[in-house]
Amino acid sequence: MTILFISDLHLSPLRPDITDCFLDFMNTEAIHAEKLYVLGDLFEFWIGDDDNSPFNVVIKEAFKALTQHGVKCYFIQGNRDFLLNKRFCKETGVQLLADHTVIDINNEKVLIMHGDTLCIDDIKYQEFRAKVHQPWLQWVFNRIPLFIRQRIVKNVQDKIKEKKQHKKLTIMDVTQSEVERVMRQEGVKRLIHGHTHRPNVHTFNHNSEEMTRIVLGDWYTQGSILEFKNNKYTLQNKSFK
Ligand code: LP5
Ligand code: MN
Repeated sequence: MTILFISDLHLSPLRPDITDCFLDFMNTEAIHAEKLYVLGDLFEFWIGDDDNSPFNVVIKEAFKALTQHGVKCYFIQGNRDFLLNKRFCKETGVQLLADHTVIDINNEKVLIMHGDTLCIDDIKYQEFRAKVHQPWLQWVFNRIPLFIRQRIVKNVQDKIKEKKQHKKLTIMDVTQSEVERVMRQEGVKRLIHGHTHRPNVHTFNHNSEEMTRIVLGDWYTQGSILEFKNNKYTLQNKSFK
């Protein structure tokens, strides 16, 4: 049984090297897996399920081919593709999961998420997140013509980019007490997430129990995959061609 996890690809037409690596991953590794979990930020930004740009169609076709081949695909929204929704899933056969989802892997309960909700010291981001996750605002936003939505996103991104440069790196990492709180609340000893772009396997003790937090890597300079096979988790890299 092989289960694969990826996140933080930030796919965009501006990075054909990442796209090629991703499509190769779908055709060579993912096609032989039982399940593929995408833990958010698959796209640099997802403007809405009605954006049928040629680029988006290529990516959707890749997922459709995978699910039609029998590989189960799951998606958790990231902070860059929180507008990816039911229509994308209907078109591709991908199943949308809740922000925090507990899955069963080999009889172990494992919590999976994008990871942005763990960064609670990043107060400005959490306020921003709460705003853009309001259902009424998303409802209104989805009804604005596509080209205007693109302009709004560009404007907000430019505004935010500048602010992010002044943030401390520690603020943009997870808060350990929040990790422990959420893992305790969900009754798990293993957590898998992305977002921070700091691939690693952290083990720590909490209430005399050993806990593990696996962090997925980004796809900025190479592909990054977590594989569960033969009862073992391995973080792997995939070079760009
Ligand atoms: O992804 P990464 O690592 O670069 O940065 C994230 C956080 N940034 C974001 C922003 C998105 O990448 C880009 C969002 C464009 C949004 C378009 C809005 C469309 C409206 C939709 C309405 C339904 O997620 C970054 C974190 C970092 O992770 C690490 O955790 O720090 O957060 C920020 O930089 C956010 C700033 O701190 C807060 C900025 C407030 C700006 C307010 C603009 C008003 C927007 C109002 C929207 C209606
Ligand atoms: Mn992210």
